[in-house]
Amino acid sequence: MNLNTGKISELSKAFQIEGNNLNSEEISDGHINNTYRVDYALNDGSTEKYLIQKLNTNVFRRPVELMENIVGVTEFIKKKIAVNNGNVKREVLNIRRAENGLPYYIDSEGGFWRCYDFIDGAHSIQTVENAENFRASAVAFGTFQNMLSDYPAKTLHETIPDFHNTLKRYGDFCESVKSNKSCRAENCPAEIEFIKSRENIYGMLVKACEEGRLPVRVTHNDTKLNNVLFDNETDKALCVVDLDTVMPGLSLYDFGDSIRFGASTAAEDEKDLDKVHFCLEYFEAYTDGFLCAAGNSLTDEEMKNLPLASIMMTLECGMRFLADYIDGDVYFKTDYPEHNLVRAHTQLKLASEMEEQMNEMEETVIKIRRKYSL
Ligand code: ADP
Ligand code: GN1
Ligand code: MG
Repeated sequence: MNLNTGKISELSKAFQIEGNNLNSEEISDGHINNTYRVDYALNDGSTEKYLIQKLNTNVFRRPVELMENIVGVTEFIKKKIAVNNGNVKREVLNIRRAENGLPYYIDSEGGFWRCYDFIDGAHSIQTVENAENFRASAVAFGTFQNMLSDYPAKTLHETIPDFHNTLKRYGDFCESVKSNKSCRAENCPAEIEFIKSRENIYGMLVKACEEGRLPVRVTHNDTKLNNVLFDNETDKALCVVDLDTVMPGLSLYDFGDSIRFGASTAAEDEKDLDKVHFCLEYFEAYTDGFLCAAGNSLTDEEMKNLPLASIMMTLECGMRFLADYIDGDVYFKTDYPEHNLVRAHTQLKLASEMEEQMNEMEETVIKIRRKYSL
């Protein structure tokens, strides 16, 4: 649903936007927030565009802290981009402050809003079109992680505690199945069994982290392809967006989450499972880009676990979609009643093909490590 004119004028005033509102359009790429592009005509005849978002406070319970993270992270990245002679207006999100100086506005109904400059002349990609643009997204996320390698991690708030704690996610999944709030568990016994039969896997990364075998870093934690903007002219990856979950995590989460979304021959919600396959060529392209950009700072243990992380993040996402289906679609936005189930199906199909191709994934990682002498 688009914004009504009353809301637009309220938000324009709140974010001190001058000019006449021309139009607005909902951007429905994401599963969480409500996102709008809002265009204005200025007196000098030019047009200005803003990206206004209503934060999902059911998902993000502490939005003020979340915005504190985003202010800190974007300012930090901006300095690095400037040092490298990059474009600070297009390569990082720019927050527009409200009239009271705060980086958000709370409306009379308690709605939590924020405003970014709209990055024009760029687009996001929903399904990988070729190995090249997937590789480019890997360089973008790898570079993003590198830029934050010396960010004071202790100052970051955990916007969603245990976000990628797969073991905890599995516990939550079992709870959903048990309480079966929407009486939908009976529609998906095979899918539930698929997830339950892999319960010995879910603690592997969490345990390695607890034992100090994997380092905690500042990570993005939601590295799906449509959270990168590509330049329309050069087709190069331009800017990493959706910074709501930037917080301490494992580099493997970022890698694995990209693979589960992008190393697929079909969309995340493709209904025809015959079209959904794990694509080793895309896995190779992403691994190449990620190790090229961030490989020097990764440990041997991290690199060895890239294939396992891909399976882990795919299973984790699959169980989250399935749990939400069983809960009655309370978390992810859905377009139709079976949407979360359809999404879960693609993730489970991808996970099982990844399991079958574990050796090939490992060989690919070894090949690329050799290429970059890592
Ligand atoms: P969600 O958390 O719901 O996924 P996002 O922050 O990812 O929301 O925003 C949704 C989409 O809006 C993104 O996938 C991207 O295509 C687009 N987008 C986000 N920020 C900007 C921006 N500043 N300029 C242009 N497009 C943007
Ligand atoms: C959500 O916000 P968006 O659409 O980029 C979700 C991710 C999931 C993803 C599945 C905060 O990402 O964790 O992996 O959907 N974000 C949150 O597509 O839960
Ligand atoms: Mg997003």
